[in-house]
Amino acid sequence: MKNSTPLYASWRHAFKLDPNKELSDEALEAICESGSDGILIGGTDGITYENVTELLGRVRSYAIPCIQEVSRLDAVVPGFDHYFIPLVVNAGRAEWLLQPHMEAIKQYGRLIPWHELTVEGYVVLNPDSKVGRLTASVQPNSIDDLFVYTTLTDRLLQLPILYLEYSGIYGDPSWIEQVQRRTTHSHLFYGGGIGNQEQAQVMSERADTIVVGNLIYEDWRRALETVPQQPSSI
Ligand code: 1GP
Repeated sequence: MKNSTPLYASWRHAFKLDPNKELSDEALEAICESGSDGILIGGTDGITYENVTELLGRVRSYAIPCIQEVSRLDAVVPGFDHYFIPLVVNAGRAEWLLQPHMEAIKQYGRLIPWHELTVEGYVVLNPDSKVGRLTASVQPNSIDDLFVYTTLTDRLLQLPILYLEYSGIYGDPSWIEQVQRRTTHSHLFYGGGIGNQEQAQVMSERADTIVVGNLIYEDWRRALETVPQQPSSI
């Protein structure tokens, strides 16, 4: 498994599905058949083994790859293509930094399939989001403040993924662009507030992968428009 190309390396677009939210079969089918590169399943509130299992089962009717973004140890479900393990690098509470990860190793260390996991260096940039409140994320006041977290992730820790998480609000494209220019090692994910095709395009030019979440639940037909169009083969 060493040195193999990670599943997400070629992803330009992903949808994030929340097991704690309702989605009709029609919408789920459209999302899974949209041409997006992958599905992430994750969330902050109300995530259970049961609702993750149910949603994975529904997504498995389609060919699209599916990754679990793990937020609770008791809701890790076997059968995903891969697992993302967030590490909130700007968490204001020490217990949200590495404590859950150490607890997981203590409980399940020998059973963890390490080659199926990738750590995401998460910089939480909406303090009012659920994850922002839960982790008491420390907000950068300037681009130089932001570089501290992104450089920590990209250079010092050399994490495979740097995830700029604006969850619920649309970030400043000039900040994303500046982070992109300085990122040398990590695969750059952007997520937050993408509400239409234009906003998706702007962030696609500045990040390796964009993630669309809330819009699926607000207006799934519009969410489909955020998927980049494949050039016609004819
Ligand atoms: C959330 O980054 C994702 O974890 C996507 O954000 O829900 O705001 O689209 P939105």
